[in-house]
Amino acid sequence: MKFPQDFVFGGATAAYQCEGETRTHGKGKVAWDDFLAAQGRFSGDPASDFYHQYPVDLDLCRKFHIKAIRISIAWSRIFPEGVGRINQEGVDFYHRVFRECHKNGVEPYVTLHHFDTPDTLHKKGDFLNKETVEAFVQYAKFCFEEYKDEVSYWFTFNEVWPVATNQYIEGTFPPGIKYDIPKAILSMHYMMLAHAKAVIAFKEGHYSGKIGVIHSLETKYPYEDNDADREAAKKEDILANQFVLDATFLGEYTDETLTTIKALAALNGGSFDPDAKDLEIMKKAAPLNDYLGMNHYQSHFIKAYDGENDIHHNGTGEKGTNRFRLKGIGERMFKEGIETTDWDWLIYPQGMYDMIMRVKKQYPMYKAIYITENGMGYKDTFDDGFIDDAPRCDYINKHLKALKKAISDGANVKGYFVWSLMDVFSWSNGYNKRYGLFYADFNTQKRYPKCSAYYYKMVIDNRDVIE
Ligand code: BGP
Repeated sequence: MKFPQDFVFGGATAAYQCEGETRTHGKGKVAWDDFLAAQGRFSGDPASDFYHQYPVDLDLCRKFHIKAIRISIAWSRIFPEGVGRINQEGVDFYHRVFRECHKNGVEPYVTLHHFDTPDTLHKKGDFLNKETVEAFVQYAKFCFEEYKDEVSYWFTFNEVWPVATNQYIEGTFPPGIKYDIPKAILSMHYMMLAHAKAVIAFKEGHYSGKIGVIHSLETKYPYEDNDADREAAKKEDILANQFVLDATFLGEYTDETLTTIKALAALNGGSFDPDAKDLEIMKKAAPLNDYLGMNHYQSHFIKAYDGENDIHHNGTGEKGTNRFRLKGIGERMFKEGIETTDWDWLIYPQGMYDMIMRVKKQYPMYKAIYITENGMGYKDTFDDGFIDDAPRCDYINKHLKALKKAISDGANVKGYFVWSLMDVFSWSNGYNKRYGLFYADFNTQKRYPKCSAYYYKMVIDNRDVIE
């Protein structure tokens, strides 16, 4: 079996990670601007200067036969204060980008929210505040109408669980709060409500395109084959995966999901009582999703854990420094025989296969899946324009093999996007954690194809992996 002719091979980006020009051209502030400045490690400028380099990047897509790109719109480039006043310069910028995409035969797959709520709304609680839900829906409606002739593939949110956990449990995203599980739960629920409202607005607007949401779905396995570890893996799965999958496909939470979520909220001094009216809206939207975007990088092996919360994020690439232990849930373990990246992400393609098949089985109403991100963070070496990133080629090849197997076992997967198209800025790791098919020299902003770009072109041309 080869990948079908209509299978989409793309490259992924996100506004804040590639555009640069974070405080110019009328763009409103996002929480990241101050958060990163306070950390003093790195900033979202210049990133990969996509704001100016997009013709170069799209020309590279064309040359390397990459026919799709994931782009996100920076909400605060369009609504600098989140709502109300429109910044025409920002609106025009995305028209130029989309036109350039089509000129190069590259289909844009557009995300409305990729970690960058405008600061005005973020300050008021971000998605813990229903005001943000309403503001997001207005922003989404504006984009559907404004770009209806240029965009056919929409995603509301990028990664609902990572937003919640990184903002309120790991503390690596602004506002940098740690171990507040009730806040994480509520923010996921309100993001899913905002997603539902945007999907309904899209369908009621009778736009010809398609719409869905992107979840980061990391497969959770028990560390050892015993009841305690099985329960730990199950709990982490419910919190990180099943909660948002239920919300997406069922528009409500199953008893199993609710029991665990309520117990976790209570254990952490909170509660979770979703409003019945909100659930009605989510239920109405659930069958309207055209596809699921699945970001998949790694899996976790979980051991039962009863100690205190203890998380250390490896944001420097010092292998072996990561710790993730959550009270009453579990501890993520390294596992003998399973390789990791320098940032301690477990390389386990079987996890991608298992997650796709799980969605197919547990949510048979899903219509299609796109792998919207997969790729390997790596400390690339630049040798006079030559970048040998063999481990990345190997990583992508292994995951594409797993994907092929899922397709041949009946899963409807329509496309795959490498994270990232070119090197971009990494939120909590900065500029030395590179993912691109194209090397970005962040000083000159010149691009250089890595070995993986040539490898990917071969896959696209052959519509097959290296066996
Ligand atoms: C996903 C995000 C991307 C990207 C990627 C790699 O969660 O959607 O924006 O950053 O992960 O993550 P990192 O940059 O932390 O290595």
